[in-house]
Amino acid sequence: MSKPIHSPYRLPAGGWGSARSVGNILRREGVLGSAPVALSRHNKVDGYQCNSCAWVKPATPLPFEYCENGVKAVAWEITAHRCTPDFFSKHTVTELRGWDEYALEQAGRLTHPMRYDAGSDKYVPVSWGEAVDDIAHTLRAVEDKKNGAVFYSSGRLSNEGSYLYGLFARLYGNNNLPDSSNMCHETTSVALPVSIGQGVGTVSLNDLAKADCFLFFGQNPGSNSPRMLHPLQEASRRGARIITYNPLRERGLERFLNPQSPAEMLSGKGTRISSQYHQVKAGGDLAALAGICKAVLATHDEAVSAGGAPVLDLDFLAVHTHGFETFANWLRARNWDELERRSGLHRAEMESTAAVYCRSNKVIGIYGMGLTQHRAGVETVQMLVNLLLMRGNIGREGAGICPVRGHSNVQGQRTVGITERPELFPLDRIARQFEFEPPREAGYNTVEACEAILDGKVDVFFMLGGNFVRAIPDHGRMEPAWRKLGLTVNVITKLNRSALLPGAKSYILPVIGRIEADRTAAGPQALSMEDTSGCVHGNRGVRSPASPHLISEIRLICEIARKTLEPNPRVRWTEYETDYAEIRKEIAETLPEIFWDYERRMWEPGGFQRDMPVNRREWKTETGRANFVTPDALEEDLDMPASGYDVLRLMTLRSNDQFNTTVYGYDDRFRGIKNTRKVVLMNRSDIDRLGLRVGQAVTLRTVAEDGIDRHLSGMLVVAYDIPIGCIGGYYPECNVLMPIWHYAVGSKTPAAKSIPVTIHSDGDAVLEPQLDYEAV
Ligand SMILES: Nc1nc2c(c(=O)[nH]1)N[C@H]1C(S)=C(S)[C@@H](COP(=O)(O)OP(=O)(O)OC[C@H]3O[C@@H](n4cnc5c(=O)[nH]c(N)nc54)[C@H](O)[C@@H]3O)O[C@H]1N2
Ligand SMILES: Nc1nc2c(c(=O)[nH]1)N[C@H]1C(S)=C(S)[C@@H](COP(=O)(O)OP(=O)(O)OC[C@H]3O[C@@H](n4cnc5c(=O)[nH]c(N)nc54)[C@H](O)[C@@H]3O)O[C@H]1N2
Ligand SMILES: [Mo]
Repeated sequence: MSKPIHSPYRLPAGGWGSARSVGNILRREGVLGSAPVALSRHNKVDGYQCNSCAWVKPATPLPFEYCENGVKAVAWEITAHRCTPDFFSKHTVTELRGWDEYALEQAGRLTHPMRYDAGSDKYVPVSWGEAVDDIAHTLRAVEDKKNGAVFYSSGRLSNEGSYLYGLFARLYGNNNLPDSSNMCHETTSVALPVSIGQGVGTVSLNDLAKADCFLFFGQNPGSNSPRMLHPLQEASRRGARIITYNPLRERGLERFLNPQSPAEMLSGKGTRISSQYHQVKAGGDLAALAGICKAVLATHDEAVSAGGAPVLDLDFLAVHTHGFETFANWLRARNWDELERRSGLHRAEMESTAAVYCRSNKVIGIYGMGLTQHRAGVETVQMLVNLLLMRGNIGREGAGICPVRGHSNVQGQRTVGITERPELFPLDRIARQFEFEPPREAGYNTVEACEAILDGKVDVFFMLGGNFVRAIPDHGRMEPAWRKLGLTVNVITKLNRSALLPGAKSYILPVIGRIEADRTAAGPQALSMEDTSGCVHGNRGVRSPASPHLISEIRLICEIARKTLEPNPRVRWTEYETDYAEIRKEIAETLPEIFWDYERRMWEPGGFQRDMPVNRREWKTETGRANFVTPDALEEDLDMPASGYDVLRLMTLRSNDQFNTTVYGYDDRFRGIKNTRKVVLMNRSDIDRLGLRVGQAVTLRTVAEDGIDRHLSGMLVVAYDIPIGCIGGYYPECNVLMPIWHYAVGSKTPAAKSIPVTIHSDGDAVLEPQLDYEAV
């Protein structure tokens, strides 16, 4: 591989860089000729829904309603490369564990069901019938049904598949339904119901088109939801203010050049996105938001005492909210010194945001992993809602709260019953509908599932999509514990590390993807998905499946369920398996308020938006109003040692060339890093202070008092524009550093954006710079 390079990127996001990158990836996957046919159905009514992010799919799509990273995700699925039984016969599992993520997935789409053979340490072909029989038999034999089996899913799974999977787990006897959102927006699902009485965002594309101010906290649209840059570009052009809080200066939040606009491409200039950019300390948002709220309150107090108009929306506060007085008193008691110290910002910065906020009439708060993956994540999200509530910016057009969901159906999956928390799904209704007594005790979320595995309580781990072992924290502890499981089932489309850590028994069960045509005896079948704005869309695959031996996720669930469970005439697995409309009927019976007339409405342009009581200013909270939540403290991270000059706070980040644990390549174009992912982004003064040099190799070591050594060596030091005391590294490589108990209070979302670490030189041998720095 070529030598690692760091060379700052000065061009806008999008633009020619994006166009070039798309061409390269289509060529590499061998689909340059055939991809355009598939892409013409991308995010279209009666086409398929992008399998990359969950960003909103508009009613009137652009002719090319896709982005650079959407194309990468499509090319990744429709690739010409195949990972066949022949491949597995050539490599032992031990050997494959030495490959990196990129190489593993480059092997291509999995073509056959495979069983791990411990004798030869290889995966060998198995028939679907044998695999299903053995899995069902093993599941039935589990003695402790409540603890012994876990049913994980990743947020790509359709509504139909998710509903059946949840039903299967509950008929089996537990709510052990951890999913990727436990590592992601679980913080949102815990924070928002308390604040506003609904666990999903309130904002639609129409609101984005009307807002005059956007507050952007810890989300990186340039890489992770690039189609969002179109409404943001439009907003910036109409004079709306976009204010960003992010420790890093992310390119997509600075400038965007629309690669689909010939005029812009020729001019090469692009549009400025953020009008204010504040490089808050990692985890400093709670203090920063409190500071903005404090400044808004002070502006109000001054205006009123000078006889002017109130700045707060007093009618809204009186009629619709609860807890404002307590919150206001708490704000008045905060001192600016503490707010500045904790946020790493100047008071004037928070005041300048407050000034714009007070002048704006329709404000949207947008956030992502930069808020949710922190110890104080729940309070931080609630503080952003507090700020919006102060001027009535929730429940009216052009305003609201917008958590940007990650996986393309992670939100829908939760809606239709993938949750370990019994209170989030109407168990009484499925009890009546299917005449059984569902388990009422909470199941395991992701962190709890890991703890149960470490405790040896789990026998069977069923992984429906995703790459659990790579996505979770604490690899050094989890990987050996994983090997002790009795059975691991990997329902995946490409080879990943989870499958290379077999338990006593292990299967790889490859399935068709959503871009592929799903045909049953009843004819072509459709699926459905919910985007981040709560709109549900139909999905029809357009390509032939990667291999004739693949089956659908739905058929697999139905077959395993039928063989595992006692027959129940109310649960019609055979009909669900052939006609997915039958599954949608069941979903609509369980959740009629969302899914009435499901079969028709999912094909409406733009999908159908689920009912949002908040947008009628109906608050389904305990107080019947929107709640101001006053935090106990402003402490951003209880696990961070209070003193310790040399302890840095590590944020684990996504590059522009990955989708979660899937690594598309080794370049992070927007951050100017080429040919490597083993970097640590540091402020120059931290580099000097710790006696390090740019380009040298270092070891990161977690600071924790549990006696476990967690470290990662061979990381190259990159001088970067990042706040002092904070460093950045890539996920999933850095997950080995993250203790399993380091999570957000209340939601147990791993605190992946604030890991306390120290840095040590890897010694004289590697003191020579390993990385070229190209100043441009
Ligand atoms: N191409 C691509 N698209 C994706 C994904 C992908 O991996 N690749 N993943 C999908 C998934 S599952 C998800 S959840 C989303 C994730 O999308 P994002 O929510 O954007 O997640 P990250 O890239 O992890 O980090 C978000 C941003 O938070 C900033 N940040 C870190 N710490 C802090 C902090 O303390 N405060 C603030 N204010 N900012 C902070 C980082 O600098 C970064 O810009 O994207 C989805 N879309
Ligand atoms: N340190 C750190 N850790 C993190 C994060 C972080 O920011 N920092 N982010 C967290 C977040 S937000 C998330 S969402 C999780 C992601 O956790 P997961 O969702 O578990 O991981 P992915 O990498 O998205 O899963 C990729 C695998 O999914 C399989 N796959 C792809 N498409 C399909 C399909 O259509 N069907 C099936 N059955 N399988 C398919 C492929 O085999 C591929 O290898 O990671 C979390 N972990
Ligand atoms: Mo996510």
